[in-house]
Amino acid sequence: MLNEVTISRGIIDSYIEKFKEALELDVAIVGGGPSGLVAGYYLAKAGKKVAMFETKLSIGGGVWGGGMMFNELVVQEEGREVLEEFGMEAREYAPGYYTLDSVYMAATLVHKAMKAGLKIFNLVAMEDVVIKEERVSGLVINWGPVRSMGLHIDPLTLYAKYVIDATGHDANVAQVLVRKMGVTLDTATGGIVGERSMAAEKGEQQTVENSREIYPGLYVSGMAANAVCGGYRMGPVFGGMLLSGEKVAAEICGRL
Ligand code: 48F
Repeated sequence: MLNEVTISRGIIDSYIEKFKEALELDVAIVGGGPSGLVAGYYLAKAGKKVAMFETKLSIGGGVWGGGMMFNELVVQEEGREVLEEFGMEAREYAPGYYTLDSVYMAATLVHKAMKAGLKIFNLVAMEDVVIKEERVSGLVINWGPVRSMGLHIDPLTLYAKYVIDATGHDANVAQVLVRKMGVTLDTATGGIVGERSMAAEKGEQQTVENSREIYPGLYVSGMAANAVCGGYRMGPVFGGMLLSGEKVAAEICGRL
């Protein structure tokens, strides 16, 4: 006979155990899009203690919707090594252009990253950062729905040696840091430069170039990197997102 209370206890105990483990991390990734998932995969594979916090119910960010809800997306030649690392099969549509089903890509990124050891907390939002000696040293978190409903509930805090802002176009971690601390970032203006219009080739290169530490303890990846550093947007071509995650993971691994 199934015992309903055992089911409840199992869920509560397992979650609390997982959550307590995540209170002191090597790396906290904010945002569950492709760049964050790839970063999480490589960091976990390297044996780092890494967790991801995603405010929404589903992980995958902008991957699911493909291009304008056509659930296919493109990865160019440069991104193929990451597709291969994840074991993702793609169709060569034209020389150097590979198409994949976006649902397949989202599911595979999540599956492989978790299998490598990434812990994922969905429905959990970053609302602030922890600052210690002029360095980002952790996250202030709350339930995603608490934030979206505007409830007045105090958050909880965790420590991380490094934080990755993988929140996409909004660059929410960098935004909160600049808004609340008035700090100078390592960007052309010292602030958040802002994303530029569509230029796929440039945007893809810049996503990777701009994926770096912009303030002590804070890295940016993916579209957040271009939003913070003033790069172009690129739409539904994803090689740069994958390579961006790989790059920040390698840099952080080298410093841990
Ligand atoms: O935007 P997103 O998919 O991140 P990305 O890795 O990839 C960008 C592409 O999807 C696409 C593109 C490709 O050409 O331009 O847009 O840069 O995912 C970002 C995730 O961050 C979550 C948000 O819900 C989304 O799933 N997020 C945003 N703010 C917060 C957050 C927050 N404060 N706390 C937790 N998660």
